[in-house]
Amino acid sequence: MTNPTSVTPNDLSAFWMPFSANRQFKKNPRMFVAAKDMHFTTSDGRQVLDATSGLWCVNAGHCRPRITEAIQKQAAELDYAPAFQIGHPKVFELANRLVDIAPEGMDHVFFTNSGSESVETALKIALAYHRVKGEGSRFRLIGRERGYHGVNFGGISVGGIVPNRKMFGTLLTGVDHLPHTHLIDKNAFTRGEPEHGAELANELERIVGLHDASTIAAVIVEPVAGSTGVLIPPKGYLQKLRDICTKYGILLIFDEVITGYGRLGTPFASDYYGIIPDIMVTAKGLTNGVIPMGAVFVKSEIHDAFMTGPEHLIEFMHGYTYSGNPMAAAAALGTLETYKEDGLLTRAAEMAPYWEDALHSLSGARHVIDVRNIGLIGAIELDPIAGEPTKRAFSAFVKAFEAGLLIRTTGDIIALSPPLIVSRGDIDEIVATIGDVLNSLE
Ligand code: PXG
Repeated sequence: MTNPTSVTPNDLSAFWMPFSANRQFKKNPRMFVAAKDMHFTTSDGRQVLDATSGLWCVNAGHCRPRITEAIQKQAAELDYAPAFQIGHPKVFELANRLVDIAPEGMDHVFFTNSGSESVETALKIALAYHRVKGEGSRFRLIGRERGYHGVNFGGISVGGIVPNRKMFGTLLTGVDHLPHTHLIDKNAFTRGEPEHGAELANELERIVGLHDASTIAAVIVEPVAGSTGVLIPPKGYLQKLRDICTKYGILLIFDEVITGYGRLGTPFASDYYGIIPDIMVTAKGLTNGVIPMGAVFVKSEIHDAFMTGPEHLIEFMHGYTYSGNPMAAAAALGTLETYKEDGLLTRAAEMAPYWEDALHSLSGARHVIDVRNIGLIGAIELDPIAGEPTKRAFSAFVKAFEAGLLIRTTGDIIALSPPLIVSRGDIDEIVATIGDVLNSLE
C-alpha cells in the first residue's frame, strides 16, 4: 500500500502543468496517489469516484490486472524494438485484433502515441493519398467550429476551440470550418440525438461551392464532440456529411479519440451511427490510458494507393520512434482482452437508459440550462456567472472533488464519461453529488 505522505513533493514549481491553472493549483494541490476500478485515492487518503475515466481514457476502470500483467511481462522481455524497417510480433498481432473490431473495410492501422499525433497522421495520409492518386490539387482541410483535434499544428488548424488557436500564429493555410451544431435554444434537454440541426451539414456544400471540390482533401469531425462540452450530432447530420463527401471525392475523417472503444455502446461511433468514414482516428481507450498510444485506421483503398512504385522505397514518409512500441502494444492487447472478457465495448448500451434517466433528473437543479447524453457520455450546461465565464463550473469541479467525485468542466459545462464498468449505484452517487454541489453553488 502506498504511503500517501511519502509521495507528496514539497516543491511544485518545476513542473509546468498542461492545460492547468498552474498558480491556482499549486496554492491548493489536488493529488492522486493510487487508483482501482472506479476510484482514485488522494494524497490525503480519500476515495474519489471517477466520473470522467481519467481524461476520457480509462474505459475499463483503473489498474486492471490483465493490462498490468501484460506491461510487466513485456518490460522484462522486449522493452523496445526500432519502429522503422524492423518489427516485433505484438504490434502485428495488435493491428489484426484492431481490424477485427473495426468497422467494415477499415483494414489497416498506423500507430502513433496520442490523439494529437493520430490527427496529424490522418491529415497527412489524406493529403498524400490524393497526391499519390494524381490529385495533388486537393490540399484543403475542413474542420468544424468548436472541434477539438488535439494540440499540434494540424489539429489546432482544423480545430475550432478559439483559446487553443488564437495564440499560435497563422496555423495551416487552406483550412475552412463547418459551423458547430450546438443549438441550445432548439435542442435543450434532449435525450440522445437532437431533432434540430441536420441542415447544418449542408454548409459543406457551400464550402465546396466556394473553394471547388477539386481543392478539398478531407473533412474531419468528432462524431460526438467531446472536449468542447459534449455536442451530440443532430439526427441525420453525419449521414449528410458522409453523402456530400462521397459525392465530391472528399475523404471523411472521424476523430474517435473519445467515442472509440465502447463509449457509445458500440466499439466505435461509426458503428453506432452506421456511417463508415474513410479514416478513423483513435487513441485514449486503445490502451485504457495506461501507456500512450494512438491508432489511425484506413480503408484498403487508401492504404493500397500508397503500395505502388519500387518495393525497396518507403511508401509513406511518416512515423514516430515509438509507433507501435512493444510496451504500448502489450498494453493495448491487455486492454482489448479486458474489454472482451467484460463485454465492455457494448456495455454502455445496457447502461445508457439508466444513465440518461439519472442525468436528466438534474434538469431542475440550480443553474442548469441544458442536460444532454449519449451512450455513457453526459453533459450538464450551467448558466455562466455574468462577466465571469467558466467560474461557476470550475467551482463545481472543486466542490465535487472535495465531496469525493471527479468531474470535468469545459467552459460552463460539466462533462461526464465514467469508466464503462460503472454500476447503477455509482451512477446514483455521481448524480446525487452533482445535485448537492449545484444546489450549493452561488
Ligand atoms: N481528438 C479528440 C477528439 C480528443 O478528444 C485529442 C484528439 C487529442 O488527444 P491527445 O492524446 O493528444 O490529448 C483529443 C483529446 C477533456 C479532454 O477533458 C479531452 C482531451 C484531452 C484532454 C482533456 O475534454 N481530448
